Amino acid sequence: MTETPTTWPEAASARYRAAGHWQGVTFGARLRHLAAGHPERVAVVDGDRRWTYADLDAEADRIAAGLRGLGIGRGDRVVVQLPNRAEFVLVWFGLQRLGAVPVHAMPGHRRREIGHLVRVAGAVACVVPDRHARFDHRRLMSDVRAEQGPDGPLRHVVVVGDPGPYDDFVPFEALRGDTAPGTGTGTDGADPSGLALLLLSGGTTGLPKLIPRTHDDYAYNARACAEICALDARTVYLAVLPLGFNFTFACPGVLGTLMAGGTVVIAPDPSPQTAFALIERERVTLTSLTPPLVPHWTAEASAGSWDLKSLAVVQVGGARLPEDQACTLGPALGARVQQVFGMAEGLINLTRLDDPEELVRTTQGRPVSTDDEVLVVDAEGAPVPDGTVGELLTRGPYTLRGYYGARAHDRLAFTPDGYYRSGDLVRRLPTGHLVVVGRIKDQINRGGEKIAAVEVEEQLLTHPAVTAAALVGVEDERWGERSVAFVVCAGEAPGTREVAAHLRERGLAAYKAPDEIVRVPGLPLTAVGKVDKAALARMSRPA
Ligand code: J2J
Repeated sequence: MTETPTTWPEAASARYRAAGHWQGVTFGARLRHLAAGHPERVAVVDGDRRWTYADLDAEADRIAAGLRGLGIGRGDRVVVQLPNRAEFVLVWFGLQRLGAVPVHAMPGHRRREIGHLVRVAGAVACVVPDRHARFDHRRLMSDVRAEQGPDGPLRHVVVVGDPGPYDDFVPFEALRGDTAPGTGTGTDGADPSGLALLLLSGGTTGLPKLIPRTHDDYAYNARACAEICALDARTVYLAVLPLGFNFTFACPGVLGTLMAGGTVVIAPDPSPQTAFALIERERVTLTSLTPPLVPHWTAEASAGSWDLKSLAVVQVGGARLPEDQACTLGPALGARVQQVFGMAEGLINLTRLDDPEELVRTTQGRPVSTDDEVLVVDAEGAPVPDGTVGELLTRGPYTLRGYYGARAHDRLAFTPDGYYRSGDLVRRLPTGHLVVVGRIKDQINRGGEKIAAVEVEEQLLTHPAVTAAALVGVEDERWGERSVAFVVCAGEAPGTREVAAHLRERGLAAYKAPDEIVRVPGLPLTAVGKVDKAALARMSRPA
């Protein structure tokens, strides 16, 4: 077991409970309650498959029983790496019904990321698809297990689909086999103020950190967003981005929609053609995008003959949305745009549905809770006046107070009075709206996908030709930022394809491979002897 993460001080917890933010209900119990209230309403749609709330509840019981049969129990961590299919939601609630803890992985994660997640979370099981996007996840799991050795925490691999030649992998279908539905108690025995799930941080260090989220705080996160987006039983949410992404799952996303009694429709891919067909068919009212999708959606909506009338709100977040795109997206879709500036660590900012157009186009929203505390500070940690750029610090009813099993890192990532140092540079307007202008963390935001520079640099150094490396983000029309690796080489410099193959070989997710390699005779240094990344970024022209 890892050490328990630092949590909210008792006085703050009491305040959040008294305010009604924290309701003392686990997700397992919540689903039972929703199913009792409106059993026949449709909760989840995936292609031709539909689950009512009663179905989802019964499914959670079955999966919980199957997992229990494997010896998995309350508090156990289970890595869930599933693509956008209903099984993600079914497994998630099955784990909650058991009081076990899903660890959200992304479909693109590979041996290095999954192995790391398993180790840090101490995960006893992983749930994966057989194949997805021409990649065999069973082989990945076989490698992860071999790397862990017999003493590793991982005991089970559950495969949605065909387990293939791996005799000891458990088929998902067998897991949810012959248990009588409704026999579970629905009271998972878990502590509502305890760990409900683990999210992966974007990372600024060599090894990404895990973010502990409790039932109380995560449900509040989803509910606060749902209230601002005016969700109700008529809401139909289209999940376009990966379900494991905090944005898609809880801002308000899947959880906010289910808690409001609405319907979640799952898009298997984020193309506008796939999404628009689903919007037409299912009368979708709300969806969420990252900025790189926006031009494609705008173009297809303008060119195609789709009926998108049901769509009321389209959220965009994860990276900065260019103002001109914010202007054209809404009219093209016939929907209201909402900017979302969020983080898996907690704080979510939304523009409001009745905000003036100007604020919707030019800001990234304001905090969803009146109890979110936001400080904008200078390099010395002193608050700056509104309108001045500074680092965003925050604490509140759904922002973590410490990472999972990372005490040493916590001392850097939090102030002594519990504020999370976001590493984002923002400007606050008198209305409380925030404008994200940059960041001081050593991270590249490639269209919403976060890349920790150090993690990639460490791996670049394992290439035999590379003697020094620095990864920087450079302005890019398509991605907002692209990743450029500046390398010092002994012999000939490797090209982007060779480097991508090398990193893939090392087990790194493909999106972390540099978009461009630039050979330099040496890395420029700052006065204090650190690599001068600002100087490197200036050397690279925007594409
Ligand atoms: C600029 N930068 C942004 C925005 C996030 C909702 C939406 C996004 C995330 C997310 C999320 C940005 N403009 N609109 O979890 O629930 C950058 C900031 C931030 C980091 C967090 C959600 N929206 N960012 O992106 O944990 O740098 O969460 O600190 O992946 O993304 O990344 P992540």
